[in-house]
Order: sequence, then structure tokens, then C-alpha cells
Amino acid sequence: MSSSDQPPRTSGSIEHYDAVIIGAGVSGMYALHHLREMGLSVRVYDAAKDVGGTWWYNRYPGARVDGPGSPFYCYTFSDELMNEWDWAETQSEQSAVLAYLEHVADRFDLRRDIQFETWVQSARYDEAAQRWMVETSTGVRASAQFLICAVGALSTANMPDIPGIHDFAGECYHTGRWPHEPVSFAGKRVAVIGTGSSGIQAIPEIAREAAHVTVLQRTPQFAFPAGNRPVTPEEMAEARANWDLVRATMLANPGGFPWKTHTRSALDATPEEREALYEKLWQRGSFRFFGDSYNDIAISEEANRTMADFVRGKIRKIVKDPKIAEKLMPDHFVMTKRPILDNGYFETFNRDNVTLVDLREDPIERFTPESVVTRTGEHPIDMLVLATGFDAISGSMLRLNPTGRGGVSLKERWRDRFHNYLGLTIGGFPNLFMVHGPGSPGVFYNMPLGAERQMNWIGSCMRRLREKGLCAIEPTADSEETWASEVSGIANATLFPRTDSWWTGANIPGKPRYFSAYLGGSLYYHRISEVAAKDYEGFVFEPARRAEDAEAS
Ligand code: NA7
Repeated sequence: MSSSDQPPRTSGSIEHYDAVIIGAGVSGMYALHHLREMGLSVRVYDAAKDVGGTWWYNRYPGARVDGPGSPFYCYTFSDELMNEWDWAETQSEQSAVLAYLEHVADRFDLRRDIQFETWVQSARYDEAAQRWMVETSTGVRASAQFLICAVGALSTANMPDIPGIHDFAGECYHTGRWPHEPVSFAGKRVAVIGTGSSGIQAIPEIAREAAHVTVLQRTPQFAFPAGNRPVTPEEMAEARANWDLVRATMLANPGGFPWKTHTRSALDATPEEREALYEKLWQRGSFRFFGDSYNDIAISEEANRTMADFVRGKIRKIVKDPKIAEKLMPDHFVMTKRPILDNGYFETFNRDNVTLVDLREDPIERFTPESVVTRTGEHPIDMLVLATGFDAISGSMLRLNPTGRGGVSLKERWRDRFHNYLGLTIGGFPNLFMVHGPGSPGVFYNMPLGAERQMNWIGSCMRRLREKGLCAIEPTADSEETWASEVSGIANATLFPRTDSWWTGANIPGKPRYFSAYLGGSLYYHRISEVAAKDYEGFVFEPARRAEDAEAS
């Protein structure tokens, strides 16, 4: 192994590394740090101008962290890092999360091994050399024994294909590709397509400044109060003082959150008890609404209805015009689309500069250069905001489209199903590892912590491979099948697959439609540790083909 303090070994115009990492977001940054600590030579490529991944791109107004909230949406590998970084709010703004990630990059001197503004155009496994060959937009070519795909579960923007949309002559922004320059809404008529997390965070902010906002809603959503508030110095001090305990709680919690889990059923409580608990949690806000309520909301239709009815009642109370309130009424199982935290979303519909268009009864027909035309009429607009989400979880892997053994591309391998083992590896793609890929908990887990845990497993696997004097590892077809059954077995015991969502691929036309995430929470980490303890059960190893190749790596 060569150290990354050394210049890369080159032959011809190809740079040689132990590992190439694609993506310098939350996962790729930790991957770089971890592999470098292991003494490997590593190169990271990222199309952005700096670190941060999703936090670098998603700068739309109102963008905030949710999930565990601050200070717990963070890396846990360094006590020093925890001790030196203060968070101002529980639901930190995008700029605060990005500032933290920039600090991490400075603190661990990450940028020296990252090549920014570089798009990986192709990644191909060279079977003879047993190495990944990577070609980039800058002309740099690299070879590596290992390819780490930290390409982001929410990175590939979903651009709606609506007649005339490209003819629209006004400003047009996707929330996931928001400009770095300030965007002014003042005096403008703005249309927003999409009412997922991004739309629901952005709409109240835009409405405060714009002349008029037209919200084009395809699916009404449940949204819960963010309960954003300052993180006090005492809270930061307490989190630090108890950091070992907090971390242990996060490791034990199904979502990697710093909360104890509750085992109470909604159906064991009286209606009055449920109402009182939901009301208390509503007033406090945050994702703790789910963690601190009942454990069968995502499993039992009846339990689900209790929470859904509570939120529907809230929407009716908040939105003054009953007709608008009815249009905003969600009709799917609560939590089975990605839960959303809001900062005054439903209240926004009481403003007289906001119009709600229910696309289910009044669909978009086309765009003109200066308007959006729905079935019932034309809405003149100056700006279009696409809060239309992402080709999530598998989309960025498919966009990368690596080529594995026998010249088979990932698009071919994943035509009908996202074949994988442990959500980390793919048969026919030796030494390729995914972070937050399909088959892993991914977006269902505190993502920085999940990235650490998956990457630690990947690092141990790479180390073991080298200890054994072997060159490549990949899963068997049987182990992929068994894993797929385990993943769908867990999902099918819940209500999640019964709702169209980006979790099921329903938002992308033509995408395989099934629930691909591992929903077993922290059980996942027991499972992958178990596989490692059984000397990587379910994998096959390959020795180096030729002595000089082994030596080269
Ligand atoms: P989401 O949650 O996928 O939301 C996208 C929204 O856009 C959702 O309301 C979609 O309706 C809507 N959409 C998508 N395509 C269309 C078209 N063609 N016409 C009308 N409406 C459309 O993405 P977000 O960015 O909000 O959130 C993703 C994650 O990013 C989030 O969980 C955070 O982790 C950050 P649909 O519901 O599909 O009917």
C-alpha cells in the first residue's frame, strides 16, 4: 500500500491509487478520511466546486436539516470534532451544515486528495488487471483496486417532462441545483411544482417575498412542525459531557437517532391518551413526533389512521378556507411518504398572495414562454421553481453506470431490480462498494452516522482482503437473492410499499417499482457485522492474476 502523502504513481497518463472515491459529500468525505487513516492512497472526484454534496447543491430558501436535527446530524468518529463545533439551531440551515462540512474538510485536510469540478465519465472494471479504470471530464484517468461510490442517495435531480417547459422564458430553478448567487423573488409571480420536503420548506419563504406564488400540488402531504429553536450552550455542553452515552444511544436506535425507542402501541391507548400525546408532540415538533409516539404507526392501518386523522384535523384548523384545506388533505398512510418538517407551510395558504392548484383535478397541460397552463386556465408567471425531487437511492449509481465483468453495465444489471448484497456490493462488479445504496438503510438512517458505519465495514473488508493476499471480492448470485428476500420481507411487513413515493421509485417513469431500502434499522449493522465475522459469508474472493499486479496494488 502506498500512502497518500506521496504523489500518485503514474504510467502513461494514468494515475494509480488504491481507491477511487466518487463523491465528496457526507459519505465521500468520511470515506476519504477513513481509507487514508488505513494508509491507502486515495483520490476523490466530485463535480462540485467544494465539499458537501447534497448540502453544496441544495441551497434553496428554507433548506434545513431534519432527521435527528443538530447537533446529532454529524460525524461521530472524532471526539475533538464534537468538542469544537457549536450548532446554533436544532434544525440547522443548509449554510450551517455546509459550514460544518467545510470545517471537517479543513480539520482533516481532506481537500488535498479531492479533485473538484471533475465529473467521472466512465468507470470500467478491467478484468485482466483486476482494477477499476476511471475516466473524468478533465481528461485525468485513474486506475484503482477499489471503487467507492459515495454518489448520493438524493443527488440526481428529477426534471419533469412537461410540454413546453423548455420554452418557458422566465427564471427556472430546481431546488436540488439552486444557484449560488442570491435569487430575488421580490415583485415576481412564482410557480412552484412539488410539495415534498423541499417544496414545503421553500414555499413559505418564497411567499414572504414574492408578489404571488402558485403552488402546483400533485400529492397533498402530511407535514409536522419543525419545532426549530436555538441549541443552548448548556445543551451543547451536556451533549459533549455525555457523548459516549449519546453515541451509544444513536447506535442502538433504529434510525441512528439519539433517542430511546418506545414500544407502546397506538391501539393500546385510549383516544384521549392518543390525542394528548400527539398534541404534546405537535407542540414540541421535530422528528421526535415519530420516535416518541407509537411503534405501530408504520405497521398497522388502524394505528396509522390515528396519527393521520390527528394531522388532518390540524390542517383543517390551520387553513382558514375549508375548500383549500380539503385540497391539502393527504389521503395516503402517514409516514409512508418521506416525513416532512415544516416552518409554517399550512399557514402560508392563509396568505392572499398564494394560490393552490390541485393537479389531480386541474393538471398542467403545458408551459408557454410566460405562463403555466392548467386544464382550467392560464397562470402568468415570472419564475418557475422545480421542487420535483430526485431519482433517489439508485439514480446516481445508474447515472454513473459503471461497467463490470464481461462488459456488463449497471444499467443492464439493474434493468428489473437493483441487485446487491448487503446494500454495499453488486455481483459482477468486484471491489465496487456503495455507501447508502439500495439494499442498505440509506435515507432511513442518520446519514453521517450511517456513512461511517458502512464505510468502516468496507474498510475492514478491504483490509481482510489484503491480509488474505487476495485481490478482489464480490457477492454470489445466491447471496444477492437471499438479501433481496430479507429486504423485501421486512418492507412488506409494513405499510411503506403500499404508497407511491420516491422510496418505491414511483416518481420516476420506467423505474423498477419496489421498496429497495433495508428497513430493519440498526439490525442491519448486526447483519453486516455477522457476515464479516463469518469471514465474509456470501462473497467469493479472487487471487491476484499475476504477481506484478498484486505488487502494483
Ligand atoms: P420529493 O419528496 O420527491 O418531492 C417532489 C415533489 O414534486 C412531490 O410533491 C412530487 O409529487 C412532485 N412532483 C414530481 N414530479 C412532478 C411532476 N412531473 N408534476 C407534478 N409534481 C411533481 O423531493 P424533495 O426534494 O422535496 O425531497 C427529497 C428529499 O430531499 C427529502 O426527503 C429530504 O431528504 C431532502 P408526488 O408526491 O410524486 O406526486
